[in-house]
Amino acid sequence: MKKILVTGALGQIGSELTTQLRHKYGADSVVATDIRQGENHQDGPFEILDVTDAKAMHEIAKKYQVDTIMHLAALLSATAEAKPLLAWNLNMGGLVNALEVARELKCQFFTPSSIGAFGPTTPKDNTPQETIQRPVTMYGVNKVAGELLCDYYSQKFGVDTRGVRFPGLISYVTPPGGGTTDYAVEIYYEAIKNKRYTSYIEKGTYMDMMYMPDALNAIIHLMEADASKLVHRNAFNVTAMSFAPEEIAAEIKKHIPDFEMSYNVDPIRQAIADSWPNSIDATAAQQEWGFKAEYDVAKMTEDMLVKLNEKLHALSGN
Ligand code: AKB
Repeated sequence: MKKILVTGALGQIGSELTTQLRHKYGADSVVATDIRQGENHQDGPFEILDVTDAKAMHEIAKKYQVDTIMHLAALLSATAEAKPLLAWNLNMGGLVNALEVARELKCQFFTPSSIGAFGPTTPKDNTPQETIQRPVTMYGVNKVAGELLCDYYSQKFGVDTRGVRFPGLISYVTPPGGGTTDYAVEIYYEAIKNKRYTSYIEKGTYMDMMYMPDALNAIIHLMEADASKLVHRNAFNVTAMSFAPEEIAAEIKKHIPDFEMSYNVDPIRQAIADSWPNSIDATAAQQEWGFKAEYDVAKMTEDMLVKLNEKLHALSGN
């Protein structure tokens, strides 16, 4: 990875990944792109890019002579369910455009899949790497099609495509938007600000999660992995923890004893969560490229509360 193009660089993963890549490979080596102008990433090249515009993507990649594409621009599950046609056009159109640029310019390629690529008929516990994938959401349809498309570009055109199935990602830097697992980020903000949180996900609903530093390390680790050791290449299951809302609440209560949690379940996001696994098996990622997560729910909560407190204090000027 000498020159990297990142799409969706102002999004939840993109914001932190761009910073980390610039730190590791040099600010000029990472071309950040997003559909909107933001305040971040002014320390290196930034371009406005609508990923559905194939020509613009090609021109930017060519202008900077990139050799790696990290394609992150996408709608998350709840937004995709509310706007299925937009999700199809953006998630699939953007992906095929990015893969075409990778094919034409011979770039290495990364894009994330998700636990959303599984469905209600998938085994729910310790979900295997290879198993039934019949998702019932537009996001899931996009993710399964995306996994297959990446495999196709690898087999047919020799593009070095790589990817992981991310669980819900938790971070204090950039909030997610439109996901089903977003509650696990919102809860920290509300715990600090108001000492209470109303969960839209029902008690007892388990989903896989991961703290952002582990997610960023996983991406870089996989991209740097020896290709000859990769059997799967795309869509590796990765996870760090699995918990239900009451368990993360109990963890927060250890630090903020008067924190209170209540429930007002959103049927749409609950139905999506119910169709996803309780916990997935990451053995293939561990064996093929040494994936390892450092943060469990206790360690993550400790770090999240400290860092988020600092951030919210800095923002309020106190
Ligand atoms: C979402 O909730 O849509 C995402 C995901 C698990 O892919 N965080």
